[in-house]
Amino acid sequence: MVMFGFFKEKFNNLKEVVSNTAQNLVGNVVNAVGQEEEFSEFVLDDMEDTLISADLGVGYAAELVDNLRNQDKIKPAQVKDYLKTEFLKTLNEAGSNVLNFENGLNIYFITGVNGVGKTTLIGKLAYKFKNEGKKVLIAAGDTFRAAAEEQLDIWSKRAGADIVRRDKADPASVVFEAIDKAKAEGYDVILVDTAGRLQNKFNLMEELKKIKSVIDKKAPESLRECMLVLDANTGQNGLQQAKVFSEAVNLTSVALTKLDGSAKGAIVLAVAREMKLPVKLVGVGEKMEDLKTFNSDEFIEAIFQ
Ligand SMILES: Nc1nc2c(ncn2[C@@H]2O[C@H](COP(=O)(O)OP(=O)(O)OP(=O)(O)O)[C@@H](O)[C@H]2O)c(=O)[nH]1
Ligand SMILES: [Mg+2]
Repeated sequence: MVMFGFFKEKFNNLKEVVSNTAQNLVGNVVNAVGQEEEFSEFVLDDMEDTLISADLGVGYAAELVDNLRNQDKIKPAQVKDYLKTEFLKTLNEAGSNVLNFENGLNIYFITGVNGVGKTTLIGKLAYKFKNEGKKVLIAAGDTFRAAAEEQLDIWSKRAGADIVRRDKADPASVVFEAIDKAKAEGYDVILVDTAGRLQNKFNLMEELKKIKSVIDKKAPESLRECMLVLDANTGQNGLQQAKVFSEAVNLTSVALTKLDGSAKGAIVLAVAREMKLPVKLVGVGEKMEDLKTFNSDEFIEAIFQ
């Protein structure tokens, strides 16, 4: 069946994409613990260190290890099943992985620190929505960085999407204009690009709040996702970023980029546990097609291959 073939191909690719994460997070724990008879303090310490060095986060690693202390139902030989169950629970508790979409206008507000892959993600998303037959408008809300608008212009042409850009204008006014245009011309999607760096973090957060308040005023019913883009290689720093952005703009989900080759994919689990934010999209390369929708079951199967 065609559908099955597609699924299978995607699944094999995901296994490759997360193979370094799988080794770090699962392989190393099983190697360190699996042969032991009991969960002695020595074994538990070793397990905790291994989980922390896989970028799972200190709190989460401690919790997973504490559950194994003073119990005798789970033996070291079952550590793989134990982690699999716990990880899946964490991901499920963070919410649905399905990208929100409804009939009418859908606005995706894309945020994140500089260089994580926001603009590339917008190019990929524009391409995905265009392939689904949607009418797509990109709002060039990064008017700070030199060449940012040109970069977005190239992506919009590649994807066959339209763009609203106003050289060096106030980003909030660009988004204001994009919403007017989208409503007047019946667009299905607006993708809002934003700056990753301004003069300082305070200014960046103020600017993001201002853009968000334009959406909240003009089209509150259309804001479908307030998404944080995280680079998979930043590991635990990503968590700190998530907290700062979450306070400013009330995030709904995460896109994890550069998962290709990364050994730090455990950040998916750390963000799910600490922030209760689901990962919805994954970037696996620099090309327009290198975007995957994230699925918790598939991810868990791939890292526990
Ligand atoms: N390998 C890989 N590279 C990626 C991925 N996504 C983005 N990149 C690369 O990361 C670099 C930065 O991407 P941008 O999209 O410009 O990042 P940005 O967040 O918009 O950066 P600023 O506009 O400076 O804040 C580029 O060289 C991209 O090609 C990915 O999923 N995998
Ligand atoms: Mg950018």
